[in-house]
Amino acid sequence: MRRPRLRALHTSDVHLGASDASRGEAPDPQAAAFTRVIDLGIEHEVDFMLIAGDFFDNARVRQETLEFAAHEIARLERPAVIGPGNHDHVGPRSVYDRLDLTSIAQNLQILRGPDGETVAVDGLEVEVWGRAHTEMLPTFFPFEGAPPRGDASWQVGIGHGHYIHPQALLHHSFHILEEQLIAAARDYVALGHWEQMTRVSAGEGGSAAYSGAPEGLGGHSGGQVLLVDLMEDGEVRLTAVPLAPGAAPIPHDELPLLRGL
Ligand SMILES: [Mn+2]
Repeated sequence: MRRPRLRALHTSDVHLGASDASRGEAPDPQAAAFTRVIDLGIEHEVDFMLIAGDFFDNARVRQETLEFAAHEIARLERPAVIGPGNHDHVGPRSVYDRLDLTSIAQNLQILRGPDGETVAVDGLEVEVWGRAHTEMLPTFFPFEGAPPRGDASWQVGIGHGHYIHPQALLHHSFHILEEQLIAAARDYVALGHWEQMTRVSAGEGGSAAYSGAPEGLGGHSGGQVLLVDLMEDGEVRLTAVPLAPGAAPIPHDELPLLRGL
């Protein structure tokens, strides 16, 4: 089956507004990084964008940060999908209740369904499924019981949590099991929660990766975005593009790959 060739931009853990309460009038490093993310999306002519959670750092970010976020997404002029994470959860006291971002960014869809939700990406042969975080529930499994693939050519998952790997015992929350990624059977799964960029194993024919943070909070600076090339033959190829101007992109085969237990 031939499929339309498409390119996505995958980012996560932008943590917009992380320093809103403390930086006074100083420049906002997370905002600057997100501007660069959007610039890269335009430069690389992506067809759509995936934001895999922790887009905002908390629900008390400045109003101007909310408006900035919406205007930046609108600037991409391509469809964008947010799958909320633990820092930008949906439900009571959600940051997304403070401003309807989609009133400014009409290209934006937010996966707000706590039981999971599939959206069709406007004008493209793509459906994106994801389950939003509601609160800090350590028992939450983002990919538990993912629904079967839909009808569109490209089936993408978006999720925010810890992929289970040999260090998993350090992290008792939001587990994403390799077996669940395999069962989800998406062409690509856009992951967030980790500041480090890495591919993770999603079984034969599956592809999943953390984009890493554009501007890390935990000392991981020098972030990047992932370009996700969906090829006509069904292959999915990733390229990591550093935010630093002039830095060389990292091709698919040189990206780190983490396998599950
Ligand atoms: Mn997170």
